[in-house]
Amino acid sequence: MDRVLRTTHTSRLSLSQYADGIFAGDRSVLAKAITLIESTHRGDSAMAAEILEICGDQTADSITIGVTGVPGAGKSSLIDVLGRHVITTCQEKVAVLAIDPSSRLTGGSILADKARMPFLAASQMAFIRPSPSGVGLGGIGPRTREVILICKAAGFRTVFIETVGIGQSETSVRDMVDFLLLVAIAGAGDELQGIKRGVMEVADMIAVNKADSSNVREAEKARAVAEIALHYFPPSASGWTPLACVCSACTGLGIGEIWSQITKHHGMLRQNGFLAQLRREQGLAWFHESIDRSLKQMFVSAEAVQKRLADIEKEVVAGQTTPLAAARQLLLLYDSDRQRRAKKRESLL
Ligand SMILES: Nc1nc2c(ncn2[C@@H]2O[C@H](COP(=O)(O)OP(=O)(O)OP(=O)(O)O)[C@@H](O)[C@H]2O)c(=O)[nH]1
Ligand SMILES: [Mg+2]
Repeated sequence: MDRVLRTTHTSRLSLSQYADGIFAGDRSVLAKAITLIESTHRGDSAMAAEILEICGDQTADSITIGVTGVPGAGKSSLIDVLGRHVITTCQEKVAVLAIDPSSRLTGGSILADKARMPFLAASQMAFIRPSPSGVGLGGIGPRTREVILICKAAGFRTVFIETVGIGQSETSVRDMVDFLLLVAIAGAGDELQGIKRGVMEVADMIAVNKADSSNVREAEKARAVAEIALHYFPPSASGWTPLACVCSACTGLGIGEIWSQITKHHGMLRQNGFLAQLRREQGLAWFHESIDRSLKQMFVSAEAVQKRLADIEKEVVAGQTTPLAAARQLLLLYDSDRQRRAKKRESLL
């Protein structure tokens, strides 16, 4: 029997409406399901868990590609042309998720992201979804893994994940994707300066973008620098040798090459068993993340914590207490509240 959750939100569907819509590849249902999964409303979590359960793990023949790089390097523009390549040459549907750890996502930048992906924004074969950082009270992280899973269930087997800003996001994205593409640009002399060594070390390919008009030679130089840098890193456990290329989202230069490297990498990892191992490791990381998130959710939604959290945050900011003492105080408060509730329940039995 269909169950409709009564929440404060509008436009919630029944479980079978969500499931049928997702499996039919209905993008509007997919968008609603993602909203539900990203919701921090307590009433939504049971339905979200059921949807995810039904979607199962459709990872077998899917590819997830992380795209990272300095702001303005051309990540969105490249995803647009790569996505077009996938749609037109492979007749495969493409999903694009943007992760924003810095809460940059406002209505304006969502529109900006879509404006940078004109082909995909207009294509019936594509689905673009910005994923907000979700950092609210207590900082529950984004549900990117879950969103990837339901995109795959909806038949979007090629999933691009654009990370915004260089920093923490691309190392966590490395944990979720099969292939990590680092988009670089030729700068004024210090080509890859803005890119932390750590990011280069985990990238499967470096694409020096904007290799067009008067910038071709600079881009080629930056590619050579990147290639030399790549030689200094230890070989990856998968047996893949990362490489650097030049490309242009404007002229289409290098796009076919990037896609063929992505599929080559996928084929190789599939054949040598590393893809299966990667998925197992990703599953384990997901398991731990899920526990972390659930515990934190329980903690921040506990009444005793909610009552005290805002004040204690202010005390930390004002230097009236140390962060460690404040955290300990809140955890003790949570624990004693939980024990009190348990005793009350026992006495009622
Ligand atoms: N000449 C040239 N310009 C490009 C190319 N790719 C992107 N651009 C331009 O570079 C600017 C930034 O492009 P985006 O695709 O938004 O870059 P991004 O890395 O996604 O930017 P953020 O998401 O803001 O970090 C835009 O003005 C693009 O038109 C390219 O290959 N050649
Ligand atoms: Mg972008």
